[in-house]
Amino acid sequence: MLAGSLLAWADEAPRVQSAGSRIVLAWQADGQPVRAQLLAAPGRVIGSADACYGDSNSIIVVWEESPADGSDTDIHAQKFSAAGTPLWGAAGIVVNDFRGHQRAPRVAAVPGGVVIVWQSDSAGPRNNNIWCQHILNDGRARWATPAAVCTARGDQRAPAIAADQDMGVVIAWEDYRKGHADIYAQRIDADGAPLGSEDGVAIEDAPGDQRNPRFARASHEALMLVWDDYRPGFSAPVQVQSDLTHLPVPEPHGVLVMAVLAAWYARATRHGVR
Ligand SMILES: [Ca+2]
Repeated sequence: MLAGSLLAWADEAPRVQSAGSRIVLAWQADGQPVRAQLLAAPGRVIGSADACYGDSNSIIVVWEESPADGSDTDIHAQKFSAAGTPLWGAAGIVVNDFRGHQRAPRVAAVPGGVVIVWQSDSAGPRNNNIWCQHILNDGRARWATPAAVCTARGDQRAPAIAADQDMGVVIAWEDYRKGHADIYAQRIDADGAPLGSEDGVAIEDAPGDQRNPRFARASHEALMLVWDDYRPGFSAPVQVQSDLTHLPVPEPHGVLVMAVLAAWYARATRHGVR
């Protein structure tokens, strides 16, 4: 097992519970359970959080944090060793504290560190955009500034992220540029450059809302994107799944093409019932 490698997704994901003033973490290191706790500074509130495995059985946790009045929300991160010791200083690092609200952070391990993605309303209300940053194993930002994933008009929110097989990441999100919720995605290379068309490609923009994208691994090779689809004609949202393993693939001539959505299928399921 190559700890911290792209194989890390094969492990059960670290468990993250965030509740107001603290985050409780539980994960496996060398088959042993590890627990750690992260406390908000006095007067600070912790919101949504996510975690992934890092190198040497560490975990990297990311969270949104704000003052008690919620006037400004920023993205923070911390790394814990396999012994549960914080490694990026006592308070962790600030990933992004630009103006406005940075929210809904998600993290994926990549060679040398992690890529953290979030939504930001720094461009104005109802204009959340998607940004990401590569944080190295030692806690330093790899890119001089965060990389823009999507800055299209309207809201882009609720990003999901997964490592691709080429040192980069695939990011998907809810996109409201056409008024209702659609699913868009973009591939970002190891230098923070988008490999797809500007502001991403539409994965599904059918009538009605498509929401809550999240990644799953169908096999070692296939990277599946799943979302909840509220299109007209369905009595309940269905889960739709699409293979994004090769999204988008640079062709030899430099032309970017969408992956063939060969594995596209829909499976009717009652919302919230497994
Ligand atoms: Ca902020």
